[in-house]
Amino acid sequence: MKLYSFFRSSAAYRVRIALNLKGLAYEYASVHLSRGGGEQLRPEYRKVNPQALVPVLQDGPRSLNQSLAIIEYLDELHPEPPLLPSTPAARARVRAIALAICCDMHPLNNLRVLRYLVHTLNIGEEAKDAWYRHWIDTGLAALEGQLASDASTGTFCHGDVPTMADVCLVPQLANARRADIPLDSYPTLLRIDASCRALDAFARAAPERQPDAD
Ligand SMILES: N[C@@H](CCC(=O)N[C@@H](CS)C(=O)NCC(=O)O)C(=O)O
Repeated sequence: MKLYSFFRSSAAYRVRIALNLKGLAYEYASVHLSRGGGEQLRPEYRKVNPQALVPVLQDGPRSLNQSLAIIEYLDELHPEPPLLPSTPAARARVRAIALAICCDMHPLNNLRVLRYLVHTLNIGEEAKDAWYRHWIDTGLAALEGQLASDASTGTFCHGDVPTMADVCLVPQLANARRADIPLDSYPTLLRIDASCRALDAFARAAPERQPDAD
């Protein structure tokens, strides 16, 4: 398998964690999102992913995009260890946490959105940073409330084994730290994040451990 990735991409980070949890080897293909105006925008990469986003996973003849779709594909083909729990209600809970991050938080602060705010709408760096912090805080506060008050939360987001929810949470917190956003108000998220990052599969997927890290 070949993963088109960028060390700082949190969407690619999710897939790296999932691949590691499954014990699957892969070739790392770096797509630098800022060098030369962004390698993701080049015609040759648009042939790999017309959305011009990472990650993409190539598995033999198949080329897959969208991190959650890739993670569920891996989970179906390689069921051990499972990244989704066994009951419909528990699976819905895990997917809801993952979607709250991947659909309601991450896209608002994606590189192309931030570039549009600054370069097309001319909102200025300070306002852009306020936008970034606002959507991180809004999302994390809701997740903290949800996870802290639910008995299904355990060592990890759902129970005592990592799931797709944790695979999404850790990269989102890494983004928040990179933007120097204070995280003290989210003790449950920080506790889960620490439990995850103590695992080798999460640690090896971290941005600073990737071959294209600078
Ligand atoms: N929903 C997509 C999001 C992918 C995405 O937004 N990737 C970002 C990096 S985290 C990207 O490639 N950004 C390039 C850009 O904004 O130009 C997924 O989960 O795979």
